[in-house]
Amino acid sequence: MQPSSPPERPSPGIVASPEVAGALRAGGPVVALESTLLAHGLPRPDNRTAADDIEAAVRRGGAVPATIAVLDGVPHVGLTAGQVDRVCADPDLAKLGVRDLPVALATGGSGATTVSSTALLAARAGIGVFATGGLGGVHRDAPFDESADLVALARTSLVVVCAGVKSILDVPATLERLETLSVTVVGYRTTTFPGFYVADSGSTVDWAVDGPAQAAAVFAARRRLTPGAVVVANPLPPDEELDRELHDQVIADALAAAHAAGVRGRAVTPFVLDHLHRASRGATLAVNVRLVLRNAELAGEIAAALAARSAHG
Ligand code: PSU
Ligand code: MN
Repeated sequence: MQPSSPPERPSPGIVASPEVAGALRAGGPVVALESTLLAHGLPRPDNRTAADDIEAAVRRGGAVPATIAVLDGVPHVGLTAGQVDRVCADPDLAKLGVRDLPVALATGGSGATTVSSTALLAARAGIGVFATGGLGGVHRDAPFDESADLVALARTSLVVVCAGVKSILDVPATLERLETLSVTVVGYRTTTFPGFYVADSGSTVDWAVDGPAQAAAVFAARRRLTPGAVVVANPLPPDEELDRELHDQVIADALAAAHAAGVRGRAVTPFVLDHLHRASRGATLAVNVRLVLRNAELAGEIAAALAARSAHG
């Protein structure tokens, strides 16, 4: 008799923490969190405090947090405190998109995962909801740079809660690409598409959901139809946003500095975010952390709604 052929894509050796594994086995609510925003998006040592606060926000929402990173060639879903220390402290930690994962896994490498690779590993682990700050997207003007986040979300089935896309990007062009890629985009209680640090990007979306249960219902419907993500865009309340004038000015400065320094590829986003945090004397940092906390809590609520749906068949 022929031995049965191995599955096309065997498990990539994901290690889930005991708490995350237990929650997934029980069909309980779990929210994936990325590590690039910790390692490359927020400065040390504030990133370490933020890591704990983000996990606490997921728990407030009613779910188990699962921060994801690759450590010594192993994709971890749910990190120990020591592993979070490492992600937040190591200045040489790589930034891993989907295309980088095979190399890190095969060579025993370590790195923080972006939206694209976090979404992939989360979905492979059986997690349905993911919280981040802002998605990557189409960068402004040439040379052309477009985040792998967009294509990854077209292929990966999960809910992504974010404050839109980072406002350092070309927001209308990014929304066009999300449309081309058939990624479902809904606003959370609004059709105003958020602009990350600011509540209104100037663009709108066609649909809004009225709460966590409806977001879960949209995802359940998408999952029955076709693979791919449901992006839930959750704006900051206007009284918590970054001052508009400061926003436009520091972003223009940061993009000019990146251009002048010849920064390219995956270094662009971390360079620009770092420049913003310095130029605004921490104002962008405070807003960035605040919006991630709000997204994490909402993601917890959506994960709880999703788990309740599955429990009721
Ligand atoms: N959200 C934040 N800060 C970040 C990011 C998201 O609040 O630093 C990260 C995410 O990991 C996202 C990445 O995938 O920025 C996009 O990088 P790039 O533009 O190089 O694809
Ligand atoms: Mn890029």
